[in-house]
Order: sequence, then structure tokens, then C-alpha cells
Amino acid sequence: MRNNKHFRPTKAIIDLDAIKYNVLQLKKHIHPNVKIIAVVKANAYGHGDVEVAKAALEAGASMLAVATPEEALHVRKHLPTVDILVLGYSPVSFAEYAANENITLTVYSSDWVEEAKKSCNKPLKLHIKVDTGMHRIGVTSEKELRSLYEKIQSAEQFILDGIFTHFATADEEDDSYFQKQANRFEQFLKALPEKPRLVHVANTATALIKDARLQYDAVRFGISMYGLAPSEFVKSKLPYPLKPAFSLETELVAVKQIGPGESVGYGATFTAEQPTYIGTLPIGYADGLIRKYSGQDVLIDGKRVPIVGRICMDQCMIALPAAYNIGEKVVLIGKQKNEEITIDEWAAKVDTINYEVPCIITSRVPRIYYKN
Ligand code: PMH
Repeated sequence: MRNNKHFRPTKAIIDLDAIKYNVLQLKKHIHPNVKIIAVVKANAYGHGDVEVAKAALEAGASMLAVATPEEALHVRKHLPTVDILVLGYSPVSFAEYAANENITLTVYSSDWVEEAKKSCNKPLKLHIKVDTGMHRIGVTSEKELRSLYEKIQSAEQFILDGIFTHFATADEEDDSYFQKQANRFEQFLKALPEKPRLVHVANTATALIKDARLQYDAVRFGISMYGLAPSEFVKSKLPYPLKPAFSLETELVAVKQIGPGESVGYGATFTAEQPTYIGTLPIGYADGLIRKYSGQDVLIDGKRVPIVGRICMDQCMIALPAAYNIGEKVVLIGKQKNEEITIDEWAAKVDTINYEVPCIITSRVPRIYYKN
């Protein structure tokens, strides 16, 4: 374990062995010719893009996907040769940079290609995005697709390397909308004179629980690389168990006993009914522990204890069953002795999805990488 110059004891521990395990399991599950695109956008869903990318590549992923030009450049600095695809919008002004850095871009507009051709003279790999029902980005008709295809083919510096779409409901039990999208994608493919190297549609849910034909040439593996299921429905259908990679830990920095009638924190919203030990944790909403998490349990000595009162910007308080020492370890997410607090539990507490939980743990919380 590495820990250089982090004085505050609050840290996210990222288990790179778990990332590798999750990728290796996926590799066994999919067809051997299908490539794995490790989705490391948003700083690898808050886990740390470069370290996660390296672990995923070691375990058999062959390409990385990010959301933005900035994310692509950041990963490129550390991984000079791997294929990187920007899944989201790139402005025309980025085309030249992408070509220089061998970054693959997503396109969905003939005008974009027409413009980019003027400023970018080096070879640039492109993936066409088609909109089959998500209605976010992508071409929406065969006519648009063909004209985009021709535009790309007519610019000799542009290389059509892939075509893809994204599903809106792959993780849901009712798969009628999903099937519509899958069929629509097939229609789009038929409208292309020639298929590019990489056809890809599958997110985690599609790769894990849907018809293997939808794996096409590659799957885009996101949430379950991090050991989390895309939904409760997918969780009930998982072909193999997942290992969560993200834990969040800190230590007690103050302990005191308050008497009946005394309160804790801004607004004095928690009032003790009996003598109560209160412990202070050096983590608050500026770390992503938003105020809605007030009342959430944390683990100390393998026991669940609640966050009490309002969460402050940099600190929060917990009710302790005894006078623990300063420096006692506290686990906010992860295992301690026989207890575990999962990201799914945190998500349920604030009525959101597990994806959001590690993403919003801010950069003030150092990511400490664990392997072997
Ligand atoms: N491909 C695209 C285009 C995506 O937007 C995402 C996730 C993935 C693959 C990976 O999906 P998975 O994590 O379910 O495997 N994108 C998002 C999003 O935009 N909001 O939540 C997840």
C-alpha cells in the first residue's frame, strides 16, 4: 500500500486486485474474440483513472473509454500507447490534438467532419455514434448515417474505426425498449456499405445478462469493473460474484461525552437523551459526504454507529457506544470485522444509484491503491 504525504487520515482505498478480478471474470464470461473496453470516464467512476486503467489492461482489457477530451489527455500522459476512445462530444478544435495523441473520437455529425477536416491533417480514428433510443447523442436516421459515413471515407486523414450505440434500459427487467434499440441498431448496421473494425453496443448489463450476440466486437465495461451491479435486477442475475473495489476510511480525531439535553453540530439537530460519547470524523460535505448522509451508519470496531447531527463541510460527528481513543479506525464504506457497509447502502440512503456514490467523493480525498 502506498501513502505519500497524506496527513489527514481520510482516504479512499482502491483495491486494484478487485478491479482485475472483475475484468478477468468478465473475460471468462464473454466470447473469446470479444474485446473489453474499460470505461474509466469520470476518473474511473471516482476510483482513479490511470491506476484503474492499468489494472484493467493487465487483466485483459484492450481499450479505454473516457467521456471528455480532458480525460483522454490525462490518461494518455500516463499510458502512451493504449487505444483511448472519447465517448462524448469533442469540439472540432480537439481533432488535431486527438490525432497527435492517437486518441479516437466519437462523431455523429457530417458538419463536424467537414469542419475537422480543415484543421486536422493527420490520421484520426473515429467511431460513429448512432442514436437508437437514448436520444442523447448520435445520428438518428440511416440517411444521416450514410452521409456521415461518406464524409468520413472521403477525408483521407480520417479512419472509420468503429460504430456504436448505448442502451437506455439494459439493466431493467422489462426488455421491450431494449429490444427495440437492439433491432434499430441492426437496421443502422445494414445501412452501412461496410462494417468498421469495432462494432460495440454492450454496457455492463448487456454484457452480463443479455444475448451474447450483442457483445459484437467489444463490450464497454463500466460499473461492474468496479464490483457494483448496474441495478437490483442485474444483481439477481449476475453470472459471477463481483468484488467491490472502493472503501472509504478515516479515524476518530476527537471524542467527548455530552450530557442529556446537549446537542451536536449546526442547527443543534441531534440532542442526547442520555450521556453519550460523540466522536468527530475529519470528513464532510466538501469530501462528497453530502448532508443527506446524516443518519448513515459507519463502522467502528466492527460495529455500526450513526452519523449524528448535520454534516459540516470538513467534519461530521458520530454517536459512540463507548469512549474510543483518538486514532481509532472508522470505516464509512467497506468491511470491518464481520460488518460491511456497501456503496449500494449509501446509494439507497440518499435515494440514488451506486454509480453516483464514488463519483462524488471529491478529489480532496486521496485515492490509495492497494494490490496483492
Ligand atoms: N458506454 C457509454 C456510452 C456510457 O455512457 C456508459 C456509462 C457505459 C458505456 C458504461 O456503462 P456501465 O457502467 O453500466 O457498464 N454511462 C453512464 C452515464 O452516462 N450515466 O451513468 C452511467
